[in-house]
Amino acid sequence: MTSQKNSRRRFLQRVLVSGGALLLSGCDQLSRSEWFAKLLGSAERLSFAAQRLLLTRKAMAQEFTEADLSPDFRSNGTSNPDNPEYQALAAGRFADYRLQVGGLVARPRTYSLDDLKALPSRTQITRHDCVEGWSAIGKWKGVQLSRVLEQVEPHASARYVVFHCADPMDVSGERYYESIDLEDAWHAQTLLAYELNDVPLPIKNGAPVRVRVERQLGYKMAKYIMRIELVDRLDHIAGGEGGYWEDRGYEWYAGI
Ligand SMILES: Nc1nc2c(c(=O)[nH]1)N[C@H]1C(S)=C(S)[C@@H](COP(=O)(O)O)O[C@H]1N2
Ligand SMILES: [Mo]
Repeated sequence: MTSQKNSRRRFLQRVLVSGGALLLSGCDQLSRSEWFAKLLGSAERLSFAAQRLLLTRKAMAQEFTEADLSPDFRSNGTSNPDNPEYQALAAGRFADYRLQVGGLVARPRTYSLDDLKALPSRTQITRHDCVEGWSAIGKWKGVQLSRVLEQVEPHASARYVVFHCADPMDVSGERYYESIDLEDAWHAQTLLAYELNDVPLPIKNGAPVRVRVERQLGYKMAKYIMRIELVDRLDHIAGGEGGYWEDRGYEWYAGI
């Protein structure tokens, strides 16, 4: 997290410095005081623009049409969690699945699959990009994470949403997990998806519920979500970097 904040700050500094240099080259005709006022004013605008660019990421990811759908949406990473509790849920077609939502919220609660399906849904056709070098276009249906957040009411101190998954990833039994910030969590295209290409989300793609956080790389799209936790910091969870792959060196902010 710290390194991410530092690199953001460094980026802002670079924008400011290059903006200042640009102004300097064009200001021979200006008096000193005019020059200074101009630099200050522009630097402020630049910094605002850079912050807007970096900190409010409202833009929508591209959406596609049915004609663009990949014939098959492949599976990557875990394709069937080797976890007895998960296997029992799957055997019962997830009738006993209960998604827990808690942490820094006013109204912690659990959702059955039917509870999630009873909420308004969104359908979107988007492209998934995996760092391993493949992409696929799929049609996702689910409930916007924002709908769930509205119901659980995050505390003002909450800064991240953490997804805890069912799949043990190594011999230690460590689970897959991921996290996003609240900006991405409230985004209109961020879904708790329960359908892929008009059928219930297959096990290989994360049944019963996986997150779609479009504009981010594949590893952020946690599958087999069992619990959602609102937190104010990430350094006390597992390896402390905000995700299973982040703990192993991947970038936390995987925006594309
Ligand atoms: N729980 C869990 N979520 C996961 C993974 C995983 O192994 N376990 N793999 C990630 C990676 S690297 C990618 S590219 C996508 C793959 O999604 P897919 O299996 O639907 O293709 O899920 C991500 N989410
Ligand atoms: Mo991936």
